[in-house]
Amino acid sequence: MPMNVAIITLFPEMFAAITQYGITSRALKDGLVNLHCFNPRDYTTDKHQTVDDRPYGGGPGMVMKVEPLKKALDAALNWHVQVVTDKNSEPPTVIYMSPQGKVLRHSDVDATTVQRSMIIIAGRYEGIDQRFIDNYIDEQWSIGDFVLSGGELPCMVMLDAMIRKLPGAMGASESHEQDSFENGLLDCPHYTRPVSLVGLECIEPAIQQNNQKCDVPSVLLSGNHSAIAQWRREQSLLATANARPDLLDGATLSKNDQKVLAKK
Ligand code: 9D3
Repeated sequence: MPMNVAIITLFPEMFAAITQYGITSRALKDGLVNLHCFNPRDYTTDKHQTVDDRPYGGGPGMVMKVEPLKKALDAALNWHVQVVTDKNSEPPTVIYMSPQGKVLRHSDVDATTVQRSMIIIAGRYEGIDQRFIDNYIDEQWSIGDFVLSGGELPCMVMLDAMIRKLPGAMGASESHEQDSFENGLLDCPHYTRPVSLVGLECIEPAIQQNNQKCDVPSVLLSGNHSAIAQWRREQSLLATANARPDLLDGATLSKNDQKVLAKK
């Protein structure tokens, strides 16, 4: 059974960003995930296909109306009944992408991916009528403390993070077992050919004179796999201590890890 996700959005075309490109596109093609968009505008009955209205109490901006959202939600629930063949499965989790939601972390992605059936609402304008949230929404998620223009990009961000974790979504060469955050730390630096930037026409002389920034660290060329693993772990720890010291509190650190961090 694929992961079944219904999306409620005024801009279904935006979702081409995940349906047409890369790992997420392939996962769809391979039937690991089933996406379907429902546009509240299609469920309006007035001539102007009104989906928003002015806020009670006044103030700037517009609010998404309950009725078109509820009709889109009913259509999404019906779609789930059609596509989910196992009649014993849980009803879909109804998720609202919202600046008022809990900030999504990788551990939340793991937990959410297990719910194989979801309806995700991407809002526009100032948001949706609170009564729709109170009556129909199970979970609210934000992707961080910055202001965007709508919930579609956050929805795609969350879906991308979930879809690439589905069994079979990634080949062996794209394995996510070593992903940054999977072990609670930031990733180590990566290098590929050539082994030196010296003599390359496209690289400035000033950079060519700095061996430190010109050569691949020799340990990576040593063939000594335990030394390489140790170097990578050390680099991960140092990068994390430098950019995200908050992550070290949640990470499992060995005696050796603590020694690395103590002497920096
Ligand atoms: C003036 C108050 N603003 C709320 C913080 C208004 C407002 C800003 C942005 C209302 C809606 C939006 C649109 N953003 C989202 O729908 C959204 C979002 C985001 O802006 N940042 C991080 N995560 C998310 S999830 C959905």
